Amino acid sequence: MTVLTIATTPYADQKPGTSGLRKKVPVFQQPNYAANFIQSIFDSLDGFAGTTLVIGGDGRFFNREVIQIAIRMGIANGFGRIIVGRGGILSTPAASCVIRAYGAFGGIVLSASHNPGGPTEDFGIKYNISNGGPAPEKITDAIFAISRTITRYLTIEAPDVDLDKDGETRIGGSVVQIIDPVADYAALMEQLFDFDAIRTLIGSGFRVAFDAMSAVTGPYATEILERRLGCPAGTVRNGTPLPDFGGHHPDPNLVHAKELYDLMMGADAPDFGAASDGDGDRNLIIGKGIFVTPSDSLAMLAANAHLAPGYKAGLKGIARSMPTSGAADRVAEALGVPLYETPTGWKFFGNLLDAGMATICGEESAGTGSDHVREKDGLWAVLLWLNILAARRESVMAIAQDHWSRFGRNYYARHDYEGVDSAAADAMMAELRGKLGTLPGTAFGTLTVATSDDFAYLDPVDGSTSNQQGIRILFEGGSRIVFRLSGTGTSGATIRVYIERYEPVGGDLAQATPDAIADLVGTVEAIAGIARHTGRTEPDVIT
Ligand code: VG1
Ligand code: CO
Repeated sequence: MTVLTIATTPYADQKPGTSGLRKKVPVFQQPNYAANFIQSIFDSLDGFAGTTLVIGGDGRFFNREVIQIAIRMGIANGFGRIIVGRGGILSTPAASCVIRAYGAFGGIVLSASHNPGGPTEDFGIKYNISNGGPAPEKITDAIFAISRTITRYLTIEAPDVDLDKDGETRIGGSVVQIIDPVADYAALMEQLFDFDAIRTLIGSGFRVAFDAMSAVTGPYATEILERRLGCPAGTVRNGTPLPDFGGHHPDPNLVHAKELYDLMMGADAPDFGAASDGDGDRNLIIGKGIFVTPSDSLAMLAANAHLAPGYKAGLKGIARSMPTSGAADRVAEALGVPLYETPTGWKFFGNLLDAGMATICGEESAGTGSDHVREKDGLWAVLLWLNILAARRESVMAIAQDHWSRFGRNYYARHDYEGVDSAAADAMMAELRGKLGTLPGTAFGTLTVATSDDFAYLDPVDGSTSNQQGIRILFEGGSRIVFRLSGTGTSGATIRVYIERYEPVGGDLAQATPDAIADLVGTVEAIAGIARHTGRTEPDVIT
């Protein structure tokens, strides 16, 4: 086997965002674009000669091509074993599981998650470290720095590997191993949850609807829900992964999973509805007649996790991203465990999980997970819900109402302004930042600003700091509005506005969310001037 050194020139735009490098497919199709980034990943790492690299993706358009590139480059760069999910498929949580299960050095995960797929849509590449989690900022910064000066990449001359046949192929001194993408993950789920109890629940006529959104979770959900837990065929909808997700956004929110939402609100609704995103790490939970916000779901899962075998010893701590509502904080307090508030993105949870400081983590963007892997995990959340429902034998609605009556309710919504002119969005954030010192004490209608800041995180494990992670406006009485720019979009900027109001026990816990937060929504323009800066008067997506 001859290692080829191919001359290349750098691209200036390979800065990883919240979760890896995401660009439109035509950007990735430029000469050497993917190879440059993959070589920059390898060049940022040390000591991997002879070790194992995991490669897999969410099956979107361009997945197979980049997998072949990554296999050749992985061998040329000296990995001893390359493990690839059959068909090039590994959901993000399954990739994390496989990296851990096989003791791999790391993994390359090909996904743009909830972003649409297809020839003119999105693609992404992410590097995960040996704990199975997304590379921390120290590594992503190094990858970016290398990508700006790269002059060559390493590959080998070899035919494409047959991705559809399980087994091992020797290429030079390395082995390429194609594995079942579902088996290791499904086995892990069986360890964590009481499958017998869930099977009994299903057998009693409990009805489940799971929308895989034509994305990667289809094969995982079909194996686990239908084959192992006995849900009838057809429980998993849109269960075949398609390169363009059937032309939809594989984003499990109330806009893009509206069909499921309508089903769950209808007369003959199933008992439990759920959906997952493009790469399988997000979850949407809808009970019969009730949508559970991701922030509430995190809190409810944490409060009931001890009902599942994997968590019966209790939680060591709970971690949530800063924009996620404070609902989980009250559960942590009641359980007497610490609550950690991190910047947006799963990479910030890894250290806490590795150090045994947190057991369950979550984000308002429909991501929940635990220390079983180092990624958020859509099906895991679904199975924990099912385990809790099997143990409590109450409806989702009853569990939610009981939760609010014990902890109070955090009314919560996120307003997204998508595809906004980047310069205008930057100007808006800069202006807000400039006002932070003078906002406290200012009244907006009935609301008065108590404090305001730009969230900064000091990692309690490795002492690293991350600044400018979102602007927080906290009002007297505990309500808050958070402003930040998305780090996963691929066209223009996306402004995210997170709005939260806490209603204590004894208050009106049965309001419609838009009514409960109307005052706060009414202050957004006066505080941030979104319309003034961007011309947008309404958000594009409310979740
Ligand atoms: C978004 C979410 C964030 C999540 C990230 C990756 O990031 O807000 O909570 O971790 O997507 O999720 P941003 O920077 O666009 O707000 V996934 O499922 O797209 O990998
Ligand atoms: Co995702």
